[in-house]
Amino acid sequence: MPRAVITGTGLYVPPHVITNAELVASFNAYVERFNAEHAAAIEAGTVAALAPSNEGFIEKASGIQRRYVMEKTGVLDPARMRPKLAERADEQLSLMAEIAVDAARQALAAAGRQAADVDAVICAASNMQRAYPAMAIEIQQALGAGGYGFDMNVACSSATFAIEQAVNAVRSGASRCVLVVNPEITSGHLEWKDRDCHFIFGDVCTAVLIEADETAVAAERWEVLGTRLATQFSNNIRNNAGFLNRSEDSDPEARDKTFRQEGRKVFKEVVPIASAHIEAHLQTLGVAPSQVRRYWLHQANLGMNQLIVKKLVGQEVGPDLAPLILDEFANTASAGSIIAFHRHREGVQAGELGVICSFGAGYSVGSVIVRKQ
Ligand code: CO8
Repeated sequence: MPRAVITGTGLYVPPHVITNAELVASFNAYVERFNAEHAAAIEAGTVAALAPSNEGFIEKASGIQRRYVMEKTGVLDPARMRPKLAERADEQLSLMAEIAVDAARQALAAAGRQAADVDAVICAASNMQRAYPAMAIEIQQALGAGGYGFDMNVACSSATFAIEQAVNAVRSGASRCVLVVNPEITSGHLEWKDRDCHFIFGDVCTAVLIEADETAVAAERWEVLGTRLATQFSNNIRNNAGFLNRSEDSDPEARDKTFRQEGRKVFKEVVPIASAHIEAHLQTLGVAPSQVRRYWLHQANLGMNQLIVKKLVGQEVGPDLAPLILDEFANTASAGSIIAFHRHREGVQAGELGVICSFGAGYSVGSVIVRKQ
């Protein structure tokens, strides 16, 4: 069976930064405005007054300090509270494809590959900007890649689930060089008017190239020793926006048409799921969690990652074992663990093991065990 190796990664970073201070200032201006507009109803008890957000809370509860976004004036406008993006003509490259192409070119360059060497493109993200044609096919054409492309969505676990599809395609001999891209424009489906979640997400795009070891040309290679995926249905993270909304005559602006979650429940339920999943996966290879040199974990919450690794290795750990990128990027849905892998591979020696692991809505959890060659 051909061995599958990761030969290159890429990272597109959006042009705009929103700090917690900026975010809280605009949110609180929105709250003041809302409460003033609804003063009579609030007084009568028919509308609940909104409570202000708080920088100290955000950093303490999540570890997030700032986030990148594709567009910030719309997000920070208290009268709008969502990005202001220009609609593009069908003939123009769409926004998700544009950022995916940028990340993909970096991954190809890192792997010493041309786009024409790619024989499959998987676009894996927590939302697609349209129903069809598939984003992946537009990306394939824009790059000049061959083969086929398809889209898939497993929310925050989309990247690891896609890596398993890529690894299986390489191992079966069906493909030699598979490109996985994760364009996450979370700012478009985040509810910026909800203080429980307005600080959580950021935009970004990652790319990973998976190839057959025997035909790869990259000097730096990470052999994929195994992948493991699991899902368990939960309504605790949900977004009801979908193609049946117009037939249901439902309100497109209703709260259930953007991201919502029971954050506290997610935290409590997903930590044990993720740590048990990683431990069981490592066990199939006869590896103890303490033998892993680095954990590149999903980036939703600093405390969550610290607890997961503590459960695995039995002690508090620092960023050398489980690097953090969410302070700078916030939660970037499926891209988080890949950003960590892209940015923090230094110090891992040939022969040492690492685990890329994502978890989130579904619930879903995916792990990829790699060995540096
Ligand atoms: N400022 C001040 N106070 C606040 C704020 C705020 N911004 N927000 C909440 N509070 C208040 C609450 O109202 C509450 O007050 P009270 O005690 O009076 O009721 C108090 O602070 C505590 O609130 P929480 O219990 O909610 O606070 P937590 O400590 O649990 O922290 C977190 C909240 C940070 C959300 C935390 O629970 C968390 O990170 N949980 C894990 C979430 C997670 O991992 N989710 C994964 C989702 S990502 C995913 O699967 C991909 C989805 C697809 C992408 C979508 C893109 C849009």
